[in-house]
Amino acid sequence: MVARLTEGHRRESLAAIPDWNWDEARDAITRRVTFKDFNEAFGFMARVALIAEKADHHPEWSNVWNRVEILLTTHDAGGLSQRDIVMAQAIDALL
Ligand code: H2B
Repeated sequence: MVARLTEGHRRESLAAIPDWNWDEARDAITRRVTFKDFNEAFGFMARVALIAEKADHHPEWSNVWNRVEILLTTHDAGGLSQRDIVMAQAIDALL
């Protein structure tokens, strides 16, 4: 069972992923990425999808043409967990 990050741990973890913002209402992290066009955006989503499936940890996300908005939170923990931080770093590595 994965544990929800404590406030101190969360603050520490967020410092390592500066492109992500904490959504207090959801206890989640979000990031918006803009690409050249839809083709680039969807190619990125396809890569993230494979990583998510491998990690068994899936984003809540939306796509409008060249823009992708991603929200990460751990449903099993009822909020932000280390899995979200690891997933955010894996996503950042694609960009
Ligand atoms: N993704 C996210 N974001 N949070 C979860 O708690 C989660 C998940 N749980 N993907 C996984 C799937 C769980 O439902 C399966 C059964 O392992």
